[in-house]
Amino acid sequence: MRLYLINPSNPLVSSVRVKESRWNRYRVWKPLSLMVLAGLTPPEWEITIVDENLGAPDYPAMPRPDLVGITAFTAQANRAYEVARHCRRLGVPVVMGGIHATMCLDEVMERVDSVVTGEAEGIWPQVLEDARHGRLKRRYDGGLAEMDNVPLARQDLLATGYAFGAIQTTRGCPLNCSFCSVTAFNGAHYRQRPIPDVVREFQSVPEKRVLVVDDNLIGTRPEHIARAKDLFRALAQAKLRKQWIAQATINFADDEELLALAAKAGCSGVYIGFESPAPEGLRELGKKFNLLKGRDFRASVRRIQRHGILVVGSFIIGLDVDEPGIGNRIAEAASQYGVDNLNVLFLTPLPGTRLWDQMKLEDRIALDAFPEDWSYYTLTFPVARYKHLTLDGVIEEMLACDRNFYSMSSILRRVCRNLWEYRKPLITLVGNLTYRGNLRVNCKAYADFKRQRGNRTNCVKES
Ligand code: B12
Ligand code: SF4
Repeated sequence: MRLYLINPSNPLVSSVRVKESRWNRYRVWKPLSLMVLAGLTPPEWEITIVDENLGAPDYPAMPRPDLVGITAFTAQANRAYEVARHCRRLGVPVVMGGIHATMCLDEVMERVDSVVTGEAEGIWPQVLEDARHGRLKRRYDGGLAEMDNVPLARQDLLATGYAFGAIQTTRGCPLNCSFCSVTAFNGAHYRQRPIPDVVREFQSVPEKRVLVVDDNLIGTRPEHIARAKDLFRALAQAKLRKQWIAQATINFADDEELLALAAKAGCSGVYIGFESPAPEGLRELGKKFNLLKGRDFRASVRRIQRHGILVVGSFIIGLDVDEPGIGNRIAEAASQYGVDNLNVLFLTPLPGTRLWDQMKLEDRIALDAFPEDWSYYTLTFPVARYKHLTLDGVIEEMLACDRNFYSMSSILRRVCRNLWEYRKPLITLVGNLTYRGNLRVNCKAYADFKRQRGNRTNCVKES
């Protein structure tokens, strides 16, 4: 039995535009969901993982499979349907799963043979068994998996040449920020994989650099932090000689022992969601963690960096509290906090989030010709109507922010500071140049966007 597992590409995602900016090759990541599915697949299936981010293959030239499984985030849905249409035309049954299939079940059911909602661990073997006997059901639900049922991801099935490997150690988040799909999809309960499984999987990752995809590697409660410390101790003890980057909340900075253990275990960078420079913005997003009284972001960032760990700060533009000037305000806040890299995204109502419900109610979802418009739900296009910013205004704010933070003089200042502090000047330089290189790419993308979709994104209230 032959199984193709497909990760559809979205040409609008800058990370796959390697041709337009060669630095983007550092941002093509392994599709972990498919490696996990492969790990759950019994040996009688011959598996091929197709990652279209590396280039779409010539499907007709490939041997005909018995089953196709497609994964998709919302931004990939449109291409997922194209691939599904092509396969079904050839008479090959198509199963789709992942976050978009879970959040937009009816839409997906119309376009594939079978949909798997939720996490796959508890249900995928059943789906395959049914497919083998030609009795696929229209819908399966995997619910939330037990973390000791998460198999070793099949790291061996993907081509080499990725800049980063991928691994997951926890799922779920209790914080339920308004714009984020994680609590709705993976649940509020923070679930942790057994540490020996994580160590074994780390050992199987061929790449020297690894992305730990957890939404919050250290969790929120003392017992989560204790587990993170145990994990770091185990990773250090295993002498993996790998460097990894992860996502965490700013409370990562609050525990010196945690930082020291993370660095010893190979942590070289952390992605932190600051989201807004304004406390009212944080309140609007429900990002309670960043509102801790007396929190000094600059000191927190410094504490992390002192352990040789780079900090990437993430912010969102287009909040109801954001007024003209927000772009420069974000850039200045990020510089003041001292982050090594800045990633700013447009506020985007993703299906299944609290923000989606609110914007729908207020008729502020501007790009709603689905499924075609999903391609713009990359968080890098303004798909909603923003309260105090017009379409041109919100784009200008984004560009002002990037031009400010990624000016050549600012980049040099950051790189020199890293050099001075014996940190990682080269990585900072590559990271900063990647974003800077995308400025030109983004300008063109915004111009195309305005030409194709601009008439539908008028603001709610003129600034
Ligand atoms: C790592 C990651 C990335 C990596 C992607 C790596 C990759 N190629 O997979 C990078 C950094 C590139 C990335 C980019 C983006 N991401 Co992202 N990302 C994540 C993150 C943190 C982890 C995903 C992951 O690997 N999980 C581990 C695997 C094992 O879990 P899983 O994917 O859910 O798969 C399980 C089930 O869903 C199911 N399943 C999945 N696929 C299939 C298929 C079949 C056939 C079946 C049966 C089951 C099944 O089974 C799996 C095992 O249980 C998630 C948050 C999260 N917790 O999911 C956000 C998340 C998926 N990303 C999100 C977004 C918005 C994006 C971007 C659009 C924007 C951005 N700038 O970040 C881009 C789009 C990329 C694109 N190609 O279109 C949103 C998606 C929301 C949505 N509705 O789509 C999430 C949920 C974060 C959030 N804050 O809401 N992302
Ligand atoms: S943004 Fe981060 S902290 Fe907030 S709900 Fe999502 S994963 Fe949790």
